[in-house]
Amino acid sequence: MGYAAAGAPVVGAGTPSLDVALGSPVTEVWTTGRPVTTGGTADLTYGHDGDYAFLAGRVPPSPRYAPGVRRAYLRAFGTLADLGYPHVFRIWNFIGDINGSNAEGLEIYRDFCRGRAEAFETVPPPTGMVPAATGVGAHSPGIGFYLLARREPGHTAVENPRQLPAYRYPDRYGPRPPSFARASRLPGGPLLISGTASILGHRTRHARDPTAQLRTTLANLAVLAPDLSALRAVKVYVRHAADLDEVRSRCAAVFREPIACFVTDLCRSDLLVEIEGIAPGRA
Ligand code: 3EB
Repeated sequence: MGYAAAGAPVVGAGTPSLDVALGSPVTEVWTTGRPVTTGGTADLTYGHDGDYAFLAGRVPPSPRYAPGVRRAYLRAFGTLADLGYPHVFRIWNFIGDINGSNAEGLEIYRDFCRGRAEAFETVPPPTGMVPAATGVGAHSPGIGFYLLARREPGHTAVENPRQLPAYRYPDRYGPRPPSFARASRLPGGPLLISGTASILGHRTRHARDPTAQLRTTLANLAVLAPDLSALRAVKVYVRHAADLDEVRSRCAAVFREPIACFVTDLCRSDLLVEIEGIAPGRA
């Protein structure tokens, strides 16, 4: 996963990969100790090791995203089902012009949510649990996404008592609610925490105050992962470059480094910071 400039999902040097435009020289690498079988088509790429699958895809720039998102997600789920990895537990979505409007005047994030909800409605997750997710802006048009799936069932969706489940948000946030869980627990293993922001119930808190948003976000995360210093693979998304230094230094005091920080738009225009990470298993 490259975060510099956008590119097509491809297998290169035996590794399936996707580049998304977040203007950062960060590369994210998912590794396994077992041999990986790779493959793909023009618009998706994947690799799998017998237990886990990684898959990445893109939705091209469109006047309405819902049909393309629905199609791309259904192709992804169909491919994973054919390969034998039907249990999707974590998805990342990078959405160009996320707060802009589509050809019908609907916010592109809400348009994306519509297509995603339709995909999950058409092919419900086999155990009924939606995956954990991240949904943030990207610096070029179109949508890049990647996901992790398992061959076996057994992961569980985790919600946050401080937040309404996103799939139950009221329709003031768009025609279809966001289909994701706050976190995904692997059996006996780690907790993969979704992008988390300054939302209590369904409402954004501290709309114009990045420091207070960060405080609320950390409190939301701490309910899922009481020891924040143990979080790994922490990624921090900040809307305004002017807030980056302060957010980064406060995060460095809370999390163990390295922390990857990105300046990009977020899915509600009043959100200024969003954080994801992985809490180690209790095993
Ligand atoms: C929120 O809690 C903030 O649409 O996949 C965080 C993580 C957010 C994932 C998504 C959106 C998504 O609603 C935004």
